[in-house]
Amino acid sequence: MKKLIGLTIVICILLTAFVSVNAATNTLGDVDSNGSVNPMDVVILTRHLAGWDGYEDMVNTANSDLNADGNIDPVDPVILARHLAGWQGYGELPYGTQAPATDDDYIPGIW
Ligand SMILES: [Ca+2]
Ligand SMILES: [Ca+2]
Repeated sequence: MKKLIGLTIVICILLTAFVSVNAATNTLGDVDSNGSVNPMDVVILTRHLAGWDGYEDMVNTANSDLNADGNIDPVDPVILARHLAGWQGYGELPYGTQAPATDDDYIPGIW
């Protein structure tokens, strides 16, 4: 009976870890996969792009292409910063893939 309880606890821990990893890795803008999209993601992505030591492995590339152009470049942290700051037209990620809701939402090609 103790083995069954122990095995059940191990399975629950593994399932919890699996769900947590998946939840953290599927959020566009969550550059460091910590489950939150915040200004630290902009900092980490910027430092990664600038080649700072220690940032090589911190970036989840699937969450860092903020305009879905297939590249992670200096445009992406700018988009994320504007998204976090609530700039008009940057509410939905990936940026540039949704048609503007109204003419007032349209921002002519910044990039
Ligand atoms: Ca994050
Ligand atoms: Ca990009």
